[in-house]
Amino acid sequence: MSMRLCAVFLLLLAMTTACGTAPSQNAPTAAATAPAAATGTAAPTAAPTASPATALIELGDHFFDPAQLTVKVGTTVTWKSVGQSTHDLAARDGSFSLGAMSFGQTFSFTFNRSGRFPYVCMQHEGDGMVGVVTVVD
Ligand SMILES: [Cu+2]
Repeated sequence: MSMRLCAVFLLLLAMTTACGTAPSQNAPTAAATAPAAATGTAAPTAAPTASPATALIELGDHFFDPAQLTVKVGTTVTWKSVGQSTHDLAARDGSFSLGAMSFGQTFSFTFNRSGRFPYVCMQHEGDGMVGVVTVVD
């Protein structure tokens, strides 16, 4: 009795494994992901950078980041103090200057003419805390 059941079981097992290999050809699933990626090209992320002309320079401890920045005429540059020490700002040509800034403080200046505007942190100029904003038309 049990021998016969076993034989039936083995037969069923053989049939299911034989059949099981055929439907497992699921290759078309890989193709389904391709059309989704194509929609990403329509994102208009490049447009906002042209009109609102702003830029940020961080004042770290004894350095400006970025130390060299090129912007277009009319750009408002904001300096933000992010270091532990206080820092100040002084343009070499006197176009802007500011006393000590502590952590989190900001200062903004709009560059309305082209040129090269070197500036320093007067407290740390000797440590190389210098920067330059180049303004182009
Ligand atoms: Cu400084």
